[in-house]
Amino acid sequence: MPDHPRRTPDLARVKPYADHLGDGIVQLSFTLPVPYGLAARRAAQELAAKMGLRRPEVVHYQSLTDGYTYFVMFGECTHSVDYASLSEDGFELEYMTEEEIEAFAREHIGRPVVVVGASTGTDTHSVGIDAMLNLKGFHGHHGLEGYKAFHTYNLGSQVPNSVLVAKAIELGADAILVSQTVTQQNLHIANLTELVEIVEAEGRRKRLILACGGPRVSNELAKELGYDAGFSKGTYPHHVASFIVRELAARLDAGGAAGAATAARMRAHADAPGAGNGSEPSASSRARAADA
Ligand code: B12
Repeated sequence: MPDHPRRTPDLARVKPYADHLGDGIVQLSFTLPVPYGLAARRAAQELAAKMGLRRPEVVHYQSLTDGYTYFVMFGECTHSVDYASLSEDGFELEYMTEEEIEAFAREHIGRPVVVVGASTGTDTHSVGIDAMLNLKGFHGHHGLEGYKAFHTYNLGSQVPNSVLVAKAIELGADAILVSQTVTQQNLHIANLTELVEIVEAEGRRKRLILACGGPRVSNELAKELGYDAGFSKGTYPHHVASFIVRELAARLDAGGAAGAATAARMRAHADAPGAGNGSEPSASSRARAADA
């Protein structure tokens, strides 16, 4: 037994933790377009203080190239967040294991779920979509290609939105998965928005489940842009697979007694401008929604 029992965090006022609960200490890194030197160091400290960090410290800095200096800083964050209210706000999705997903799909869908995915627009980063769709998957978790429940088509990277949507229509897809990595000048926003617009113009929005992902994509952003769900860092294939089979089952079940209310709510959300569907978790294994 430890000498000092662990303190219980106040979930209505959560702060970053480093040495002890509530110390608020964070680490951040950035680059300034100034030459390496003491003035650069002072500039970084001043900037971190303006960001609201108390007692900012430079723990590492180095010249990147002529006129550019990279910093790693520590400091105390003075703010807190109300986690207690957030965690009850529909953020939590329940994920199933691969076996549970197979069983769920057999019971509730009864045919292969057709999924088409790509990294779209000019974005050449394919590792994220490959991690979700390809057999080798991610960190020892099969991609959807390895499931009996799915028929997958990975179109690769730099795929125009129009080509992805056309392929989804040709294959009678149930879901489109989009990956976006480059966020410079909000390229991902424009690109993700264009895909939704094309799907809507084709009259397929209700039929197709739309999910997107990438390091700077959140569930909230995705829903704002008209997607059903968004996934970020730390996503495993079974996360998005859980979402797809549940969502599809609910849509198929829309006329059935159990699914009617859920599906109606989902449709209402999907048809609202800029909104997406909620998911109705009920599986045995729980995990936190990516970036939620
Ligand atoms: C590998 C890499 C490349 C490779 C890509 C090879 C390939 N085949 O993908 C190459 C060398 C080609 C490359 C090129 C470029 N890159 Co690059 N690249 C990276 C790097 C090092 C790793 C990215 C990666 O593979 N991560 C691993 C995967 C598994 O993580 P992930 O994509 O986040 O995916 C996870 C989740 O986000 C989620 N997910 C992702 N997509 C989806 C989709 C769905 C549907 C779901 C459910 C989940 C999901 O699940 C995944 C698993 O958990 C990052 C830096 C870094 N360390 O992150 C830079 C980085 C992404 N690249 C960057 C840049 C700028 C570029 C270039 C523009 C550089 C240039 N000036 O030419 C070009 C891109 C040109 C273009 N037209 O797109 C920047 C992006 C900055 C920004 N935010 O815009 C980064 C962050 C580097 C940096 N710090 O500047 N790059």
